Amino acid sequence: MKRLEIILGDITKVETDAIVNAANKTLLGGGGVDGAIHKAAGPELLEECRRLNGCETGEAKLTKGYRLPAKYVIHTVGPVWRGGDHGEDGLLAACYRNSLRLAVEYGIKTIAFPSISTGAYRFPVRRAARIAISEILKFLNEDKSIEKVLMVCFDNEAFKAYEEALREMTSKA
Ligand code: AR6
Repeated sequence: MKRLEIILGDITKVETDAIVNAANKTLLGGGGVDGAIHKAAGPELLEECRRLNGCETGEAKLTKGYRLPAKYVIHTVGPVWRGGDHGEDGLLAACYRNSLRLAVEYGIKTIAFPSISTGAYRFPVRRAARIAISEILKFLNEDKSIEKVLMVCFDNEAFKAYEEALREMTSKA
């Protein structure tokens, strides 16, 4: 069984132990995938988020999933794209790494990621895909407790970018 899989779909419907939210520093909700997750989880999610005192870019915090099929939501804050020379690549990699670390800490076996930073935060999707796939593969290589990572793409462009990145990196190995 492949431990990393790319799918096209809506992350709020995915039945993994945890789903990751592409949040902002306030953790108080927003548009895009953040809005969809809060809407599907219900108001208790926002209540718990209010108690977290925000989150720094590249860091991750965990809440329950409430009305979502997933038991947990891992909230991470991706970098806003500012041209690529403001540490964006490293911060995006940190989002994936810190989310996966938190998952391991909570005994999470299956986890789903959205394409962090590539919507409202305007990170170029092909560049983001290479960073995401490389960081996830590196993590899975070192940690054997996570059984499955899903990359949930919301549109075809993202799907193709992540598939291509995965193909590039696994054919090199
Ligand atoms: N399932 C999976 N992916 C989705 C879904 C969904 N239901 N809805 C959107 N996407 P964005 P960012 C994709 O803008 O760039 C929020 O307002 C979307 O097509 O959600 O990290 C936060 O509060 C895109 O590919 O997140 C922050 O202020 C990807 O998710 C800010 O946006 C990420 O797009 C974060 O911006």
